[in-house]
Amino acid sequence: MSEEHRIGAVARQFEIEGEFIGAALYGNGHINDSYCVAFDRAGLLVRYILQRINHNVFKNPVAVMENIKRVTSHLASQVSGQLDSDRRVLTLIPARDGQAWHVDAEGNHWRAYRFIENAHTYDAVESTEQAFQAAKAFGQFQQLLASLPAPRLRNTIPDFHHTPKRFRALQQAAAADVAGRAILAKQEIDFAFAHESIVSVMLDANLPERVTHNDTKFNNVMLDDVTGAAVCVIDLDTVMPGLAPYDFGDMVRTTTSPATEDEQDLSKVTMQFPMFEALVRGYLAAAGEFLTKAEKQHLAFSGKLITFEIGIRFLTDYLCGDTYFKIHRDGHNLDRCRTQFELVRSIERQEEKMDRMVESL
Ligand code: ADP
Ligand code: GN1
Ligand code: MG
Repeated sequence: MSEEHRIGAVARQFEIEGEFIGAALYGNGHINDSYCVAFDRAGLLVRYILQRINHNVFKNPVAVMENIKRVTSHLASQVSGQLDSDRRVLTLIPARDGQAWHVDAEGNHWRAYRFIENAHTYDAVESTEQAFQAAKAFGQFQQLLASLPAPRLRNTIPDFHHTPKRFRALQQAAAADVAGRAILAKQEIDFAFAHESIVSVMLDANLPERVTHNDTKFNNVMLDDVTGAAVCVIDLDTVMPGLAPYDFGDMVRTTTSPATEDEQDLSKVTMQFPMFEALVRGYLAAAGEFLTKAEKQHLAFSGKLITFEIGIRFLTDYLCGDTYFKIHRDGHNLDRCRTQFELVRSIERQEEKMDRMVESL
């Protein structure tokens, strides 16, 4: 059986009517495998997103799916009756056995979502309006989930944004040097170690726990093809208890530089102030009501911290021999790390101005 037909067979395990037409790998995620699958339903082309959960990263895929079920139903109830409500929230297609997921013969967990049509994700930001839209969508996402009924969501990856632990993992990886690459990453290791003083700042600030997305990359929000407005926040595997500024920080990391995350020409990597300003305005338009003063005070800093954190995660993975993030070329994780650290430098040069901008609102 071809890979495409194998995917078709998985798709048929879900409540999907019609004839299977085809399947293709989709998107640029670093963790899961996503496929776009197409069905013919009485002459109508209907598409779905089918995803295989990476169980090396998500050790408890059932907990991930239980979180996603609760989160998507809550969001759906919150936007119900509003314009375009069926595109504003991811909709899980149940498996034929009634579960929200399917387990294949190899033990892989799969899920299927309705395809959100006439909208796209972007790997690099193109305008301040896009930045504003993305930040407002992630702010609304937090705001809508503030009323999620108990119990607390499961921690799908423990200590996901525990920057001090990420730092210790880097120290260990550099010391062990299992892939013999530390010599090739000396400058990056030195840069990382010189930043130790920032790693605990956010956790030491006693900020309130909230339901957060935790992976607010610009390419995790879909923008409408016609209006450019944010339609839907996607990639819900890491929605769990967390700190709001970490979500804002990942927007700064992924939505202020004109370059993609793995750009090799570092002269293209820069924190564009107007993009930051648009992010702050968009985020506060939705989250301004519930954020505390202390959370607001950490918004500019969060950009530096999360960019540093993801940078050291790429570096750690490079030193460990590329076992976590998908790579598409030799040295890919080191390139990604360099891009993050260049962005940290750019943020550092503008940090005071960024703080003043947030304070002025
Ligand atoms: P990953 O965790 O691997 O990043 P995502 O859930 O972000 O996976 O999905 C990968 C890509 O697939 C997204 O960037 C987006 O372009 C597309 N995608 C995901 N869900 C949908 C959906 N329901 N409708 C349309 N496109 C989607
Ligand atoms: C991964 O799945 P994806 O590509 O949206 C990672 C994030 C990183 C991001 C860096 C579960 O996100 O934490 O910030 O790559 N997801 C996980 O691009 O580790
Ligand atoms: Mg994604």
